[in-house]
Amino acid sequence: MSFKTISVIGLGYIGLPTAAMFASRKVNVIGVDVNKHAVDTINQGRIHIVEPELDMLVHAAVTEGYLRAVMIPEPADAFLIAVPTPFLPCAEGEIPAPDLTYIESACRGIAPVLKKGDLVILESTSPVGATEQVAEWLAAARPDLSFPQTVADAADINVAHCPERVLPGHVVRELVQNDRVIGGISATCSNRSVELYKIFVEGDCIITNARTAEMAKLTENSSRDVQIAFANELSMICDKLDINVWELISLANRHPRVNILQPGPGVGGHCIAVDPWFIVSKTPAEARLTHMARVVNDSKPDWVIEKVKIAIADFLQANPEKTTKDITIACYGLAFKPDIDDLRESPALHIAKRISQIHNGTVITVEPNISVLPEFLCNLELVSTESALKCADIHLMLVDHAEFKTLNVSSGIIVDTKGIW
Ligand code: SAJ
Repeated sequence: MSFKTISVIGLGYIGLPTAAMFASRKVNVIGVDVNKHAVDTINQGRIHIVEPELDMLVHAAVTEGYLRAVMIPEPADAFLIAVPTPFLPCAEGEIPAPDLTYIESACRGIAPVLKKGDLVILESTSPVGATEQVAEWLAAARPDLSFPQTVADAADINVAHCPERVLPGHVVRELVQNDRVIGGISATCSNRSVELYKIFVEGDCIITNARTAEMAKLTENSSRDVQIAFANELSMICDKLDINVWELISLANRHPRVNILQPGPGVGGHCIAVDPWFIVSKTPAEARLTHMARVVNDSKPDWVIEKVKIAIADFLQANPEKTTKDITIACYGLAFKPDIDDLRESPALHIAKRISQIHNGTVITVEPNISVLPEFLCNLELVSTESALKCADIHLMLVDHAEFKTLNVSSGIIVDTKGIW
């Protein structure tokens, strides 16, 4: 095997499972992260993130000696960069632009230990042109080595983009089974990358160029964002026209070539609500539909909050002896999507927080996938489903967790953003 040691830079939601997967195939893996807590936790055979089955995989890899974590990169035969690509700060209403600082600093970290024959793969979701930029950064740091942008197949170092496409909650299975898009800067870069991924990937590894691979990943998530935006737009139209949007969508989806997604309280997570901006910021004049989908989906939480305000007014009209202080609002679900415990970038969480700021009565939350609320939510109260059902005057359904689908809400006003009650 030509890859005796593989290094994964960035041990987060993608990097750690990827590192553990290579290690499970008995390849030596060196994970690198700037977060000391993450490094220490992994070296104890434990994990610092939540993902089904990952704990067992990491525990076995560390105990058997195939995976260890460090803070400073060490020599390896292949380097996979899986660091975050957030936005640069921007004013409200402006188009957010990607921040490549973490990728640049990963390049600075690995450049000193690169040797002839090494492969560098950018896995982070990136704007078009980022892989070429990685090759440029590495070439500038290591003028003694040759790179594919100048000598193509004859390069000392091969560079490719291979975006991750796994679904949070199903990462371990999807890492193995999903097809991979592989975009090398030269044919050799691509072929070497296929050889690397075939260590554990059972799906097809499909070769293209780096720019197309970058755009493929952005396109997948933008396509989902546009489709969800259509569903969310329909939900707002139907509300105005007094039509049940869930019934409407299920009827329309009976057409053999129609497959509308489901509306909700907005789009959360770290990918679908972010990646379309990488297209829009690069080609703002052309990416009109992609841009508008972001605007529609980002506007949905405010629309939900307006619906809650209307529910409060309706409650007061029906109970003229009461004031807003007497009203208890229960928010069901805080995660960014069903049946996970991930609260980051969650529209449900944003809505619950906003309601607690604007409502002077009681706001309670139910989230069966967590046992305590994180500290930054100290103004919210986490209660059991039973007590929310008993004491709330307004029931706000935000996430269609399995546990909620069978609930019987027999009293109070229901605001259902997921159409399950
Ligand atoms: N959502 C809806 N309606 C729907 C489907 C989803 O409102 O019909 C909402 C969810 O509630 C959630 C958000 O969209 O708030 C995103 O959830 P998701 O399940 O669509 O996607 P993610 O963010 O968990 O993972 C996506 C996946 N991309 C695609 O399905 C095209 C995954 O395969 C990617 O690897 C991941 O982004 C990523 O890392 O880019």
